[in-house]
Formats: sequence, C-alpha cells, structure tokens
Amino acid sequence: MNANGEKTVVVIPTYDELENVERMAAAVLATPGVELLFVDDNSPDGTGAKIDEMAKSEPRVSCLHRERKEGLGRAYVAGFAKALSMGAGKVVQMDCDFSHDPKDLVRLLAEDADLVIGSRYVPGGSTPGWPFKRRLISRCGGIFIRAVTGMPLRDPTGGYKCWRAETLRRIDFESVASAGYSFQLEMNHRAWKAGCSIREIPIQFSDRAAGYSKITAGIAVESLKIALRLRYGGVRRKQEGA
Ligand SMILES: Nc1nc2c(ncn2[C@@H]2O[C@H](COP(=O)(O)OP(=O)(O)OP(=O)(O)O)[C@@H](O)[C@H]2O)c(=O)[nH]1
Ligand SMILES: [Mg+2]
Repeated sequence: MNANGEKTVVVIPTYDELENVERMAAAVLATPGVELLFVDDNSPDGTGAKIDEMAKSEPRVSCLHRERKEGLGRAYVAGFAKALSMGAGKVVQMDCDFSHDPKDLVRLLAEDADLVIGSRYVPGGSTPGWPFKRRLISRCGGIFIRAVTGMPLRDPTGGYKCWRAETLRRIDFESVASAGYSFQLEMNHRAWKAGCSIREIPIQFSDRAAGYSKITAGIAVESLKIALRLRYGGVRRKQEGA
C-alpha cells in the first residue's frame, strides 16, 4: 500500500531466470509498499519452484504458474488479470534480467499519468553496451512504428511501465493477442487511442545480468507487422472474431 492506501503490484514474467530471480525479488521489495507477482511459464530450470520457496517466507511475493511458454504477451495478460484481482491500483511491468533497474520503480510510481513508460529514447535515457547493430534496429523500429501508427512515443516497444488499474480495464487488455515486443506496442496504442495520459520518463536499459535472451528475430518482425495492422486495420479484438 502507498500513502493513498493504493496497492501496487509489480508483475514480472519469468522463463528460465533462476540466476536472477532471488536478487530481483530482493531489489524490487526494497521499494516500500509494493507486492511482487511473478508469472512463470513452467521454466525448465526450476525458476517457478524457487519463487514458491521464496513466497513461503515473504508474503509480498507470489507466483502465477502457467503450464507452458506462450510468449511475453500471454504471460502479461494473465499477470495483469491476477494483479487486478489482488486489488491493485497500480500495476508495474518489468523484466527479470536487470535490464530494467528496480531502483527506477520509485520514479515510475511517482508520476501522475494513466500510463508511465520507462523510455530509452527520451533525453536522459540510454542503452549502454548495445552494439551498433542492435541500437540501429531498435531506433529504426521505433521511428518506423511512430511514422506508421502516428503514436507520439519515443520508445513504443519498451517493457518497463506503470499502469493505472483503471487504464488497464479501460483498454480491455485481455483481448490483446500479440506475443513479443508488439504486445507493448499494441497496449500503448490502445491507451493512446482511448485518450489516456501517457508520460515517458528516461531510463537506462542495461544488458541482461545473467541467463539467455528469449527474443527472436520473429518477435522483432512481429512488431513491425502489428504497426502496419494498427494503422491499416486488421488487429481486431478476440471477441470480435480475430
Ligand atoms: N512467463 C514468460 N516469461 C517470458 C517469456 N519470454 C520471455 N519472458 C521473460 O520476459 C522478460 C524479458 O525477456 P528477455 O529474454 O530478457 O527479452 P528482452 O529483454 O526483450 O531481450 P534481451 O534484451 O535480449 O534480454 C524476462 O524476464 C523473461 O524471463 C515467456 O514466454 N513466458
Ligand atoms: Mg532482457
């Protein structure tokens, strides 16, 4: 609970993050008043069991176990639904690999907006250690997405964000079907279209601390396709028959 009596739930999807998960929990829980919900897709390395063990002695930690790996987007949809059912007033999403610095949580939570995005590409934001090629792809991808969708965001695919619970309900997040980076894009697009207030604050996005990346070229390409569909139609909500 924060000073306004509002609960904040930090949602972290995990797949094979055994090397990071304990340190991450400690770092997140250093922020007063937040609860931590992991969403584990039956990680083969035993991440889920490790979280359950932590949860036994730390009531602020819980884990939503899913049967199989279905991509980041599906994990977040399930995690957000669970966070809302826990009574969250604010829901934060972040990675488990320390690319997103848990110390930035305080700044993210201090903003007064329907959606706060930790941005690599506003003044003060950065991606230290990224090779030129990755920097170029990410930057060009962002520019392409902005040009095609018209959405005025510097970092449309970033994954460190804070949602008002009300915003999530308003955009019917459960019908978002994208799996990878495009999940971030589609969620932002819905919030923007719904007229929500969106603020980008600078973050430093570091390389993962340990473990391996689950991002594939296909996931990156998906977001470009989704950008085109968001602009020219075709991304429909599930209940409308997509
Ligand atoms: N539950 C679940 N978590 C996932 C899945 N795919 C990725 N994750 C988690 O989502 C977060 C981001 O995944 P990463 O592999 O770091 O992808 P990325 O940060 O976009 O790419 P890198 O910068 O290369 O690390 C991490 O906490 C992963 O463990 C999935 O299918 N299910
Ligand atoms: Mg990562």
